[in-house]
Amino acid sequence: MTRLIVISNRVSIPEPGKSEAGGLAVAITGALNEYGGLWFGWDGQVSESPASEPNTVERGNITYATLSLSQEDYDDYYLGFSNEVLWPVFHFNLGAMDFRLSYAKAYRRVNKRFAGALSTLLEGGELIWVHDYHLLPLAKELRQKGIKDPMGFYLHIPFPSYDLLRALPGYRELLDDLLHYDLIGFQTSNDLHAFRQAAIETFGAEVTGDTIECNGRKVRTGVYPVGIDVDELADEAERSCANEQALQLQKDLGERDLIIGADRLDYSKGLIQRFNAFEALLTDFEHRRQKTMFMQIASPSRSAIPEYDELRRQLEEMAGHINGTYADLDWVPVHYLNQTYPRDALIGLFRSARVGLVTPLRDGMNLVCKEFVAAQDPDDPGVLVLSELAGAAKELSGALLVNPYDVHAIASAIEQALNMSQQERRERYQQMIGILRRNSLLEWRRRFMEHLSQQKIDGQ
Ligand code: GDG
Repeated sequence: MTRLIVISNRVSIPEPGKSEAGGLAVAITGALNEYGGLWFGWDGQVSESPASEPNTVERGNITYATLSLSQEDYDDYYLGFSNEVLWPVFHFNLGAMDFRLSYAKAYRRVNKRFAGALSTLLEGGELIWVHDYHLLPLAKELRQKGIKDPMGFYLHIPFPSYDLLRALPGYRELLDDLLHYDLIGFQTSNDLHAFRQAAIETFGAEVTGDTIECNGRKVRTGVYPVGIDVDELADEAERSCANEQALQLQKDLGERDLIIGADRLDYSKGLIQRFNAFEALLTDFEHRRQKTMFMQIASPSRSAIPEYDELRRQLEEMAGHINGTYADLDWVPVHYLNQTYPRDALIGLFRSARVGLVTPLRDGMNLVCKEFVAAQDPDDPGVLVLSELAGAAKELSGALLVNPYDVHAIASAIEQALNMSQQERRERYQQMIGILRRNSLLEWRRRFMEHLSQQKIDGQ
């Protein structure tokens, strides 16, 4: 069988006996196990003099090949261009973009270095699958090294509209970079349309069905919504009911309703507005005081970037303000936890909550809302309040959809969720769980791999 080569910015080599960190790592490992192959990327380390040869580790039929970054490349490629330029622009947040020429140069330099190191490991006749915005130019760099294998790219985050994209210096080159892949996958049809529009407006690309013809190349495009492993989540949630932590939480909650949020601490997740919405609940619906508790888990992320550190500070202040204003001797309304929780504990919290509050200002997909739904008790499920600007809103019409900037509308949706009949909650749950099963994580990778393999056949 053809070897699969996966490239992602971060690669974490699994420790024997330990479970994988996240669902996506599991999905990628699953594909690699099936095909056998190589997972290549950054090892997450910053080193004074990074080795030019990748470090390789074998686990079963998968080889993990990793490189470390110099301090300059970490600052300018990873924090700089990837996370202070591409991330904000692709998430509708031009105000947070900090474009610098040194960042753009480092981005290309690191992609070139990755391509150089990877090309020494390729044998020819493989399928190459590149993940996410850190690596837009990788195909072009690999082609320049003479690599002819089919290359697919999957964008986990949204693709910006043409008008937004134009604010990004050098956007033409980045678009042209992308057009060196044979297959490009997006989370939603909106992202695909935005990409097509940008290719048409910028290069006069021609679109026929799934194919874009442009600058002498033919690229297949498609929509592949990332999913979750519903059964694994549901089993974990079922098990969590019996664990000590969950029982203690139930005891502490008593008759109170738990509203849960869990996100990477990132400005795209709409946490400021969410805290304001919870306060609006306490003022617009005073009978909710004493009776609800809002728990927000915000796992630390990119804390070296000033905006992220500022966000952490602001949220601490807001939690302090709400608790200072409304708390009573026996009631603390907001529990703000700025740490990463073990996965099983997180799923247990989802199961215990009456409302899942997932209100990103923009999100490629958002897996938290899918995990929340899968963790519910089918007979007595909680309700999902979901931002209509998350990719997942396209699939989860059983959620209460809200504008994440409209704090009073979010408060009303929470109130509606808390008043909802069991019958309606079950119907909404059934609608969503059916879709989650259809658009599963396995299906995501199966369809992408099927289309990537066809590129090979077509290209021969
Ligand atoms: C990007 C795109 C797209 C969160 N807190 C803890 C924890 N988590 C886990 C969640 C979930 C994952 O992290 C977050 O995934 P999301 O999809 O919600 O968001 P991003 O990290 O921004 O992911 C996004 C995704 O890629 C996949 O394509 O959906 O749109 O932005 O699995 O459960 N996990 C643990 N402790 C925590 O405290 N263990």
